[in-house]
Amino acid sequence: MVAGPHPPSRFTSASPCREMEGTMTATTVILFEDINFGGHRITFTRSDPDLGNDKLADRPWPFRDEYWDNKASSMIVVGGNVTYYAEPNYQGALHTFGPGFYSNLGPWNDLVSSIRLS
Ligand SMILES: [Ca+2]
Ligand SMILES: [Ca+2]
Repeated sequence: MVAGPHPPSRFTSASPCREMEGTMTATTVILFEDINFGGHRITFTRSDPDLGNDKLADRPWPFRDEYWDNKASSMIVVGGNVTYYAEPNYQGALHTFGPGFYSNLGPWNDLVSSIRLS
């Protein structure tokens, strides 16, 4: 039985059906918490509508655990493009980055909340 609306991609990779979310790409994006590729990191191989669901680090009570929304400060893009959105669900200001090493995201420092890979 399929538990959720999106079955594991390994069962659907041969399907011609392509959804906006979860579309297979050859793009890999690595986000870093700090500039110059420092701090915690997280790797994406598909679009993510809400970085606020991706845990960055556990914190002891009474502090709230940290998540990846508004945290990325540097980035590596391999193979394709990534579009940043300032708000979840691909909303708000946006900017597309091509392949490369971005040691300092400048105006996008601590701002991105959803990403679309293409
Ligand atoms: Ca940061
Ligand atoms: Ca944001």
